[in-house]
Amino acid sequence: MATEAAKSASKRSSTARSKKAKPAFSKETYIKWYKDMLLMRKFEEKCGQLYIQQKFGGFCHLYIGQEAVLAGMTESLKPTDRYITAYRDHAHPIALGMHPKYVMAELYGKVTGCTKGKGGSMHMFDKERNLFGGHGIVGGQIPLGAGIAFADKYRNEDHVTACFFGDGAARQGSLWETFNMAMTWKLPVIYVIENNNYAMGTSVERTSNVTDLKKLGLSFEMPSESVDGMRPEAVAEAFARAAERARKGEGPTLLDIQTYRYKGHSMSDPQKYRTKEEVKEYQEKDPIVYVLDVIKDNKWMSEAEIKDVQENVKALVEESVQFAEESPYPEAHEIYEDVYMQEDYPFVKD
Ligand SMILES: Cc1ncc(C[n+]2csc(CCOP(=O)(O)OP(=O)(O)O)c2C)c(N)n1
Ligand SMILES: [Mg+2]
Repeated sequence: MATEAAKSASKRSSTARSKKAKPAFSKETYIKWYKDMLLMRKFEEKCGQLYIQQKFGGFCHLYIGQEAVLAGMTESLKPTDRYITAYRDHAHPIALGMHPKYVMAELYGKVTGCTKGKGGSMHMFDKERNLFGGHGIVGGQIPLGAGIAFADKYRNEDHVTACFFGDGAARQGSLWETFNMAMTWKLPVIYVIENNNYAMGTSVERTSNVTDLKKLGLSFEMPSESVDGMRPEAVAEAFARAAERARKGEGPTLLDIQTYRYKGHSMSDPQKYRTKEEVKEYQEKDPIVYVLDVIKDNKWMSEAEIKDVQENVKALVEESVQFAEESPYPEAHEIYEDVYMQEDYPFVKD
């Protein structure tokens, strides 16, 4: 079983970078990618440590390894666009520009968290940056993403919705109804499979006869492509094509972004479904190491400047932990706030 998955891992391997190749994006972009991805990575490593120390409980799904997906995406979409994702969601608000201390406080269940301590790890929201969650029901955000895009189309707004979900979620029945509707109405939505090859312990090969996930869009004639998710350039280019199509009124795109999570599904995963060699194979294509290599090869930053970035990231993560530690828990009355209630519902009793 693991051998099958390992075989497929080598099939999805990223293109090796020729040392001499001219970088496809600007110096500023590569430096931003390095800073952003390093922050996501270090923040998540700290989350893993804090979880083991029982500083917070509940679920904790780490994003380590998948950072190039968000780095590439932010290059090509706008802050006014809309975003919705699953439960592996700590890095999404950070990539969109939220200070990580609000994510950390949310993990701690503190009132200063981005969901006032009521959502926890799987339910990060950010109204200001149009992040519509954080969803724990596998695939639940697929129809919701169409709904957000429908609202924008209905109001003649020029926004695009990026709807992220996993390779496992791609097998949910609601995807079929949603894709049909989204294509019929040409909704401005980008469906993004963060394809890390596993749904908990189940590899893509074990979930269906169809293992090339871009094919899921084809029966709706939805433009669909596979993308190298270990390289932010490939992700940025794919998002730019999809966003242009959506803004022109041509409707949705499906991106099968082939990425990898280095850690287990959640914090209690013995990872018997894959080999150490397979994990190593992906780590050798690590997007953060790769981007730093491009920066060094082009002499865009000195050693001192690189160290500065690393120190800043470390300080931001420490500040986030301190903020979460020192923040109060919500008060008891908060449980009745931010809850939807229909006052005239016939069965509500005093
Ligand atoms: C409707 C539903 N079914 C099952 C689960 C249990 N579950 C949680 S995560 C998960 C795997 C999903 O994998 P994938 O969509 O590939 O996302 P990844 O964890 O790889 O990011 C499952 C089956 C759930 N949360 N919701
Ligand atoms: Mg997956």
